[in-house]
Amino acid sequence: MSDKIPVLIDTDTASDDAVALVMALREPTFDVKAITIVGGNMPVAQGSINARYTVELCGADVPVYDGCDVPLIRPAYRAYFFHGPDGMGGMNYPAPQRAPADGHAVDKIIETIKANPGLLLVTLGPLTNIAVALMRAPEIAGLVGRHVVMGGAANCVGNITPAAEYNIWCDPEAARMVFRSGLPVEMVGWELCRGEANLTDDEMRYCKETINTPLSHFAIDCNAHALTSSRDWLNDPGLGLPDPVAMAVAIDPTIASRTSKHYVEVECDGTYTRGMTVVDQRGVTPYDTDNVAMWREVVAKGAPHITVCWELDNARWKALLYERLA
Ligand SMILES: [Ca+2]
Repeated sequence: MSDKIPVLIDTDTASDDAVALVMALREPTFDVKAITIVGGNMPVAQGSINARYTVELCGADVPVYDGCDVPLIRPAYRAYFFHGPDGMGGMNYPAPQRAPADGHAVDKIIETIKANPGLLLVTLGPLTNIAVALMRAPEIAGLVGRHVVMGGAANCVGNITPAAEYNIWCDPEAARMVFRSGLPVEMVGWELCRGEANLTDDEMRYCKETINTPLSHFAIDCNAHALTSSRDWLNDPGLGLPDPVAMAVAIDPTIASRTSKHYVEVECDGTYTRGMTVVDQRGVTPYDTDNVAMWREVVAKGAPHITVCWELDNARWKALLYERLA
């Protein structure tokens, strides 16, 4: 029997997801059982093409299952403006050879978790597929070993609105279900993936000219449009790679150099705060009578179980990225 960690990755595959997939597929301690596609940055059909192309580029043999295309109750909101017309920087990569695997992502999520207790779940898109799986089989929450979520913004620095990160904002009802489900969520928020976590011009050049492999070129090239968007729209000077940062934490939890557990709620109703991840950083919810009604459901489930990542070891995240692209 393999002593590798069974892994399931749920992704709305655009350019940074693709780099995260490369890292996972080339991670020697991982046994990636399945990749499931959710609608988000891209519609499922395009995300599926991008994921299958990436799997083939890695020479891997992992099934890709298509899943829910739109959020539970909200209209879809795609991110062509950020990732390019194909989600892959408009690089016109060839079509993948393989079709999506037979079966729906939600069925495969339930089956794969039940068949692999202790599985590592990594989600890189809106949480629609996971929420639907939980509605059908709530018991899967207790079977997952870790659930690393790229999503949220613990310090309320959003990328899609001032208050919210895209993946949570896109389908806040699904995110709330996941956060309340008992899944052992480790929240890798967007603000962690900015600033020093960005790849600088020199680091991107290092990937292409020094590492200089097909995968290192792919990682930078497919993110060309995201880099421009990052600079022009988010005012970040370098290339932000949120999904690969989350994958780095999935591979090596110590790359999240400061973490703590908290009650976290997802705002579904706010005029300005839809999709905000409200972190009870100071632990006031069980005591403040003004909060009791609002937080009752979360507090009733016991001690805080959402791990919030506050700081990243940027040197080690980048070193891990380089190793997997080599
Ligand atoms: Ca993503």
